[in-house]
Amino acid sequence: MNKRKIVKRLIYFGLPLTLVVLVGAVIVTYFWQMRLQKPEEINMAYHQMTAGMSSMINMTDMDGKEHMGDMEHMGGMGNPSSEEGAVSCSSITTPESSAPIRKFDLTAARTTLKLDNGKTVDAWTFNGISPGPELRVTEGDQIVVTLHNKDIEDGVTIHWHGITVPCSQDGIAGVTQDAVPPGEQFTYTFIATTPGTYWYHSHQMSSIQVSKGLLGALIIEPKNGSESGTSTSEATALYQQLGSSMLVNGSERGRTIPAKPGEQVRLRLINSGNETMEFGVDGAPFRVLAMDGHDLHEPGLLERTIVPIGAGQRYDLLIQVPGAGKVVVSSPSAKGLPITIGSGNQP
Ligand SMILES: [Cu+2]
Repeated sequence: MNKRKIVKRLIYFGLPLTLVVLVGAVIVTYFWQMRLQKPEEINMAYHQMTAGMSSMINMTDMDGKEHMGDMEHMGGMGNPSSEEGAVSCSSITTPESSAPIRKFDLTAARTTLKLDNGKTVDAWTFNGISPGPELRVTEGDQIVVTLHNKDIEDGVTIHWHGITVPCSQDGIAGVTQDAVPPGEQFTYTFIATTPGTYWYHSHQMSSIQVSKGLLGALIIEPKNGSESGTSTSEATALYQQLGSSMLVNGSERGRTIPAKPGEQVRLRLINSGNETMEFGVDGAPFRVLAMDGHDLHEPGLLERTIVPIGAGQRYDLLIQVPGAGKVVVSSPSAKGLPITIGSGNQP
């Protein structure tokens, strides 16, 4: 074979082969990563807490499926190890307190929901609705929530997304507690320490149970009047994927917030889904007052700025309704679900 032939063969066979191997390697690596992040169902209803390390891995896996890299879930990291000197998660509870008590009951049940576009959906709900009731408390309150499981076979828990609570109250099935089986109940007690926008959801096979409807908003109002950036009114917009439907506050039609010209509206946006949602605000400049329950320091006025809200994240926007015209907050990830503030002309 002469040199030219060898070069030709290399070009005709060698190059495509190298390309195929490279592309193959990329695809294999991608799916391997996906596999690591998205385990199949983990039914941890009767999983016993054994080794701290395995619990940590399980926790990461479960949450990796729902909202990856969310450090807020690390709040519940317990060390249920049998090593000497180790403290069990179940022993870390809320200390006795004289704080005002706010009691709630949440019952998880299979429900047929009728959406506002006429569609019916088989959902799993808290108190018959999805999202479940908005829990609204004041900073410093002692929240006492009794979770009842009516008929969710795999069991349920409630995780308080973004709120720092004692280990035993964190609601991570198989890590901080066993899932609550049908017919049973569990009471969560914790102090609402930091004002802000939060949400709660079942953390037993959470990616399935959240998309079935087991979630709701939790708002902690500041003790001494308004939060930073004084707003005159406020509203919550919780976006969720319920089966194949995208909803805001349970609606398939968006929502309208009545507001007068000049009014300052605090809009609490919650993305309970698996993917980042990008929001735009049309009709007025705005400020980002808080992210994930943390106030921003002297937030500047923004205009024509996209607000990317990651999976599980919350953004509190402050929007001043203009003298004439309304403000529309919308996301391409939630087409047909705009938040309209005020009643003037379209922006
Ligand atoms: Cu969460």
